[in-house]
Amino acid sequence: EIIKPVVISTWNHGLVANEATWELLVNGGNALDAVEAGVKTAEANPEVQTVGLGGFPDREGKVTLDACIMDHNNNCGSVAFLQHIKHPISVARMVMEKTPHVMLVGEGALQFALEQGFKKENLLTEKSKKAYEAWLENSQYKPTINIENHDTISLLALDENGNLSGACTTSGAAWKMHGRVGDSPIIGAGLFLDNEVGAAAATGMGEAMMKTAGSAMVVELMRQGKSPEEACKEVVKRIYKIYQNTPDLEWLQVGFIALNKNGEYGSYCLRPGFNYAVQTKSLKNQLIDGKYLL
Ligand code: SD4
Repeated sequence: EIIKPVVISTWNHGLVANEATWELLVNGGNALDAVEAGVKTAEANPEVQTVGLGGFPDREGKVTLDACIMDHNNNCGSVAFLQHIKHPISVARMVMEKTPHVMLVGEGALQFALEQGFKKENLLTEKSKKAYEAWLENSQYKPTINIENHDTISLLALDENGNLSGACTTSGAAWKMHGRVGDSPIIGAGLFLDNEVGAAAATGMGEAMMKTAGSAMVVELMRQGKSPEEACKEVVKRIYKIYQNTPDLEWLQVGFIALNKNGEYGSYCLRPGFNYAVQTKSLKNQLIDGKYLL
């Protein structure tokens, strides 16, 4: 029997995001609208310092955002290295719906957003500016594992019609190089879905997901019959294999969430500390600790 609707998303801020998504899903909304509405809650929240408004800046003090969205017909839209716009996920959706392209970046993405009526805003809050100034004193770039236990928001939903959609949005790795783009706006790395099989999305050090086409691999492994958790675990193992003899391993954390066509869900990550939020009709919105390899 198919469990639907279902929503699953990354980290503590997933709880609030799930609420917004769920509200639409149980009122007959489609998965695409629901995933967008869900992740917008994290983008708009200045207390979430890893997504949208209030996100940690890069090493030049600029907040640069990455996001992508995908629907059940393999339509997708993405923006990367976008500045000054609070809701990159909505710009990504417009790239999907109003252009012949999948991805816009930097100045071009900003120009497109402004043409579509988005407002230019300062996204660097006092709180994130202070954190940046503190970082500048040492200026050592080391990705911190499980920053304050909230991070990129990736969210997947299965609607009443049995259609999947996914969304992923982030300010990326704190203190990254100016111009650095991670996995989150890359279809196949930070997010992927195939409506005949399932959906997957990631959080953690984006370079690892890019090296493995992580989310796309999770979907393909589900196609081969693995459960969502087994599929996530397999890709986490591949990532571990790549990094096991490198100095980067010390700072590496990655996590995947996955949801298949039957409404079964699962997750796997490299290290403890990752959690995700899930809601179904029989499971009230709640946080679950990710299973981990190390
Ligand atoms: C990135 N995956 O830009 C994102 C950010 C993240 O833990 O999830 N960091 O690499």
